[in-house]
Amino acid sequence: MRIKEVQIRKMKMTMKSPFTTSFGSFLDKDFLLLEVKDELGNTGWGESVAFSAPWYNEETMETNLHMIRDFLIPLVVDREINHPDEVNELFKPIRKNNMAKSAVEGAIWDVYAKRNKQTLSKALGGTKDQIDVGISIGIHEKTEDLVKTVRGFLDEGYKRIKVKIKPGFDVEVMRELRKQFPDVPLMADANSAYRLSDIELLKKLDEFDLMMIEQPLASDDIIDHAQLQAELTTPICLDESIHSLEDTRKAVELGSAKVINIKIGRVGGLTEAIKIHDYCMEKDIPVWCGGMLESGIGRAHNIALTTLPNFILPGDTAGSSRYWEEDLISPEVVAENGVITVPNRYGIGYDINWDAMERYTVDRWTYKAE
Ligand code: OSB
Ligand code: MG
Repeated sequence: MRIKEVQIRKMKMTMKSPFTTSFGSFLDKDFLLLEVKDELGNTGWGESVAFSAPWYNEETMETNLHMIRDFLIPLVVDREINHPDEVNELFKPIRKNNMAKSAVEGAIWDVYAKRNKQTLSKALGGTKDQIDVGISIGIHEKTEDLVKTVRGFLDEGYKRIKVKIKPGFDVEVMRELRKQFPDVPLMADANSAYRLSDIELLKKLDEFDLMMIEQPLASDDIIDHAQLQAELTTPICLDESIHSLEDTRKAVELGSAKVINIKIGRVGGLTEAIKIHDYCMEKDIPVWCGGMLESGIGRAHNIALTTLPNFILPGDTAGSSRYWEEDLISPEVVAENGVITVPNRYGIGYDINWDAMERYTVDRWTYKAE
């Protein structure tokens, strides 16, 4: 297979409602999409999950644009690529910039699956035709509003509730949620808002029988997390700290986490995500697929990945309508009673909603093989 053309689109979308984490609030979503074309005219799509500011990690939409244009596209255009795993190898000399790498690699996985007349799920080694999904809910100033929001999503059927916490919005919020929803699978995501010195406060969360607490400590830490996990009964799940199979191995060996959140962008693409999945399966560490408030393109990649067998816990890949008035794909992603049916068409399995695609595109660049 040869990639003959790559188009980058800068997108601007607005979410239905603001989403607040311990590190900031999102309403407008600026991001990049990639469309690659092979020598036979097949096309594949990828999404960069980098945000416009470096809050979640060090990457941004603009650093991704720079990396993709100046370093990554030249490595793949007009080169003979037999399998997308080779892209992971081709990108190795470039350090980090995982979300930029993942956008390119994801588009190549999609085109690879299409030319082989396979679903992306099948190409990745997926085995499920339906996936269970949960929902991630941002910080609400008033706990009574949060309770209402949670109830609404439970009524829609989502299989587990994740809420964001930060200092001042933690123990009492979780106490109230547990009181209102005694049997619901419930978890909390701190997005690195605490330090090991907060251990007494974090131990209080053990009372609420949470499925896990996600990334309580620093975004680059696995040492303090191991110490914290030794003191907590609630399993720790790592998100921000995991960028590769190697990071996963070290965290598991140290005992820093009992669950891993796999985000395709954060780990540099689907090939690395599968390696992490396989390693965790061997070590009896359950994984789930995280989300980055993606459009339907990134969402479709998340769905395909989640069909692998060790994605045992419901992920954050909610339906399109949770985020967008109108998504970029057709049909949109629908979560019915907390279950998404995996599409059976080739590649990512969804068509482009071209009308929405053009409307939300604010800039574009095309690179062609000579
Ligand atoms: O930590 O998982 C996270 C959103 C933005 C940045 C980081 C995170 C999140 C979410 C929402 O939790 C996931 C989603 O619904 O896509
Ligand atoms: Mg998280």
